[in-house]
Parts: sequence; structure tokens; C-alpha cells
Amino acid sequence: MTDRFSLFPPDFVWGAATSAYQIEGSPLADGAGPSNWHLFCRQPGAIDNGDTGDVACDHYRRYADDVRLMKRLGLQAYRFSVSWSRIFPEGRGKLNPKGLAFYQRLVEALNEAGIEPYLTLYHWDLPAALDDLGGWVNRDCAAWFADYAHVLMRELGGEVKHWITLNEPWVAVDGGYVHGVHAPGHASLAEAPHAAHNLLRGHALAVQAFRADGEGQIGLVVNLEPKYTASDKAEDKAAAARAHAYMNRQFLDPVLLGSYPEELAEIYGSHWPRFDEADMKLLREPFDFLGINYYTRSVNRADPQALPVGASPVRQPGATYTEMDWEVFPSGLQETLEWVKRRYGDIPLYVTENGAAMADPPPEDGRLQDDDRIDYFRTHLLAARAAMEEGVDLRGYFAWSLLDNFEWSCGYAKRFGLVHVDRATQVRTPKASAHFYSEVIATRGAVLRS
Ligand code: IFM
Repeated sequence: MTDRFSLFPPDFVWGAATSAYQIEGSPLADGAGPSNWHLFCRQPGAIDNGDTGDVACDHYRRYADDVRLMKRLGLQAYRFSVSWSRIFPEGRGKLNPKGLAFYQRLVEALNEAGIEPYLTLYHWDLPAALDDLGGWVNRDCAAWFADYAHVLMRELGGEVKHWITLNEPWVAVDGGYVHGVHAPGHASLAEAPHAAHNLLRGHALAVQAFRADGEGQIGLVVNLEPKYTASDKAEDKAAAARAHAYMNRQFLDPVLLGSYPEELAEIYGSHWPRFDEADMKLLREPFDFLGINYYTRSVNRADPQALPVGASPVRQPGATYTEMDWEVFPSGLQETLEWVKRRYGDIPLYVTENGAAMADPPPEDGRLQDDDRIDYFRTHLLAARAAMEEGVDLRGYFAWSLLDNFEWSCGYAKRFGLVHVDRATQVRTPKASAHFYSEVIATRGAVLRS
């Protein structure tokens, strides 16, 4: 395919993403300490079907084969996360060299394969020992995180050039501290704003550590979704605006504009703290890129029972929904990217996650035809491209996910992978969407035209 037909520039980065607890398995191997998720999965009823990350995709032992698979698919970049409790079993103090060695081997294999590592420092698995000390509600957690980050930057700095501090702090807080459906399983409006604030303090301190000692670029990853109103009624519009402030602006306004959205005081009521000036200044520590995870939009109606924002999603007749019950809404990606540019300026952007859980048929003779997922990728990539035409500085795209993996409280029931993983045998079967994505990469998007 000639350049004339390509839709994306030659330096556009094409990758796929995963996270440690969702794929690695062997959570306690080689001296690792338990994480909050390791314990949470053991709480009766916490995870569908009683699933855990104990085996997951067995990537801890099969990483070399997985890197070979990525290479065969033509991936140029791989976004993964590090399990903090493999590096520091107690969260701080004594380093575990064997845990570190796993990531050194992984990064070496990636670099040898010509696949650029994008390393996420925190994708929700906190060392359980730190949870015992209050986890993210404890102010000190920010410094513990920065210390851990600093060690990794020192140890992997020559080999990893793209660093991400946090993945989706909104989910970590909303799931883990507001609704109790993610580790650590708390439901406390008093804790949530402190957990959110300390996550952002941890992000800023890690960026400072990077500036002192790191090489390359460092960024933050957030999940964003446009919030529509279900009607023209004032209460529905206000509900959508609160939902937007809570999810889309809670983490970006402080780091890019210097203050929290005013709506948070209304949302958290008497639980909303006064944060100190010095903290607010710290949060503005400049970073190099923003990663956006995009999956869907929501349409909101006022619902005073739905804490904390008083908004409930309304299903859209005629719309298509994924297995997560998320509406397929590709133009929302363009809208989101353009909104970020308008509100926060020209920070370099990546789509660090985008993908869909679909009801895949089982593989047959090494093939699995997942046309609905192909369609999802095609329409979202075209939306990303449209945003670039409008001047958005989008540098790359990471499909979620490389492998069918542990989807948190849904266990293994939801499959997001480009590659099917047989739970009993661990056999990997690239789906038709993986072959499609390979073609997208090879043609720099020309195949999207057809
Ligand atoms: O699986 C998750 C991932 O860990 C974070 N972003 C959303 C994905 C799908 O729910």
C-alpha cells in the first residue's frame, strides 16, 4: 500500500495494552508480596464466578512467547504495568531483586523485538501492606509511590523511554473507595476525595523523581467519556454536568489548570476537604503527555439516589452495546480528544486504551471471527483520525487489550482481547480483529478506507 493511501503519519505509534494483575498470574512468585487485588479477590462475592488473578494469562511465565506474538502481529509498542508488590513486597523498604528481574527480562525482550515499552507504574494493584496503613487515604502513600517509581526509573531508565504514572485514577477511586466494587472495597464518601488527591500527589512526586533521574517522557492516563443529558430538563442537564465534572474534570483540572472543579464540593458535600495551596501547586507539576482511555459515552438523567453525583445512565433505544453494557459511540472519541485540546491546550495525546468486550464465538481450527470488534476498532480509529484532522496532537493508539484477561470484578467473563486465551490450556489464538489490526498498522490506516 503506498503512502498516498495512509491515514496516519509515519511516526504514529501503534500498540496494545495490558496490566499486571490482569495478565501475569503467579502473584506471589519469587518473593512478591500480596496486593490489594490479591486479597480483594478472596472476599466472597467480590468477583463474578469467584475468579482471581492467580493464573490469569500466565504471562509471568509465558512473557517471551507473548512478546514473540506481539512481534508477529506487527505491534510497535506495548503498554504494560508493573506490579508494585513484586518490586517491594511490603510496598516500601526492602527491594525484591527477583521481582525486578522479571520486568528487566520483559523490557529486554521487547527492546530486542523492536517493540517500544510504555510502562505504567500504577494500574490499581497496591501492595496489601500499604493498604493496611490506609492505602491512598494515607498522605504518605504518595511518597511511597514516588520512592517505588524512582527505583524503577533508576533500574529500567536506560531501557524504558515512556513512563506513565497512574492508570485511570477515577476508576481506582470510584470503584475502590466510593462504591467498593474494586479493591480495597471501601464505600466511603469521606475517604474518596483524599484517595483521589493523594493519587494525584503521588503522580506529581513521581514526575519530579523522573525529572531528577529519568530519561524519556512521562505522562498520566485518564479514562474519559462524554456526558450527555437525557433531556432538556434543567435537573437532567445539571446531572450530566456533575457527572462530567466528577469523571472527566476531577483529575485533569487540578493537574492542568490548578484547581478542582467547583461541582466536587456539591457532589461530596460536607466530605469535601480544603486542600492546601502547597499541595495544589505540587499537582501542577508539568508532565509530557496525556493518555486517554476511551470506551463509551453516557446519557444521564437526574437520580438523587445514585451517589455520589445524582445521575443515572439511560439506555439508548437502537444503540449497540458491548458485553460490558457500554454503548458503542465512536464519535465520542473525536469529541473527547477535541474537548481535551480545547479545555487544556496542546498537550501531546495518546489513546492509551480503546476496545470492546464482545460475545466472541469459540475459536475453530485456529480462527475466531469477531467482526463486531473489527467494526469497533475501524470506527474508533476513523474518529481518532478525524480529531487529528481538526488539529489534535494525537501521537499513538493502543488497543485494549492484547489478550483476553481478568476483567476485575467481572472476572474472566468479559473478553476484550485481540488474542483469544483458552482458560484451560492458555493457548493463544489471534482473533480476526488481531489480523485486521496488523493490517491497519502495516498500511498506517489505509485499510480503514475500505
Ligand atoms: O480492563 C480495564 C483496564 O484495566 C482499565 N481500563 C478499562 C479496561 C476495560 O474495562
